[in-house]
Amino acid sequence: MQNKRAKFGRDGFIKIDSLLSMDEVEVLRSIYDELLQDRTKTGLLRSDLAGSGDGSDKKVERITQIMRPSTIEPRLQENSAYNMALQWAKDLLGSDMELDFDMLINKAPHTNTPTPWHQDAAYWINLPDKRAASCWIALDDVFEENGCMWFIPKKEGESIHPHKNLPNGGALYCETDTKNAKSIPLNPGGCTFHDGFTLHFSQGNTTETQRRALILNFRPQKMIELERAQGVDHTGERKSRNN
Ligand SMILES: O=C(O)CCC(=O)C(=O)O
Repeated sequence: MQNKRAKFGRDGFIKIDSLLSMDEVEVLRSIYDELLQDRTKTGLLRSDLAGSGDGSDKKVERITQIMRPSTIEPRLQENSAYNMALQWAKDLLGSDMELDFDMLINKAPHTNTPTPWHQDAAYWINLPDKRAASCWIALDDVFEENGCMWFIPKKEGESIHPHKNLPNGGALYCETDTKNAKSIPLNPGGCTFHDGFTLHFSQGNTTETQRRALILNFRPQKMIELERAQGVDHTGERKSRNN
């Protein structure tokens, strides 16, 4: 654990080979697929990180993002993923860490659309306590060709780069030197943790199967309260709030 904590503090990310058993992964997969198919239930919580397209064929989602899925599907929170990841977040960053929000990000087969380089803190309001940990849980085998995560080890005092939106309300992105970038393949049930300042990216999915990830984001309880007091509940518009 001490090694993981030190590496998380230094590089801004760590890999955990096995967070969940295959039984727990199977339960999550089945809830996940139900949500992906249910466009009514997921409604405004759902969008395409690649942008909403040119209006000609809005049904083809390339990178489906569903925010706060456990608010519409409480069975998710019964899965030990939430407790296991929370325990890791507390071990990495302190006992006051709590779940701020969860999200699903799916890359459909043959959509070949990268998630561009960005830092999560660019999406967030500027909070006095910057501690945060995102747990990215693989529900499929993930590797470069279907969109595993890539990270650039953090530089000391890394600040937030200027970010812009991809066209049509898509993901935030920034310019960065990628020579030190590392890909992190995972088995189903494996995960990574990264902090809000760590640059990350994933390639498009060029394979025949989907690439499903469940992402749990933790920060200090007091900062969650500050966010909520300002109306930030991670269901709203995707925009740069912290440059
Ligand atoms: O799943 C992806 O492709 C990107 C995930 C991501 O950017 C994140 O979890 O912060």
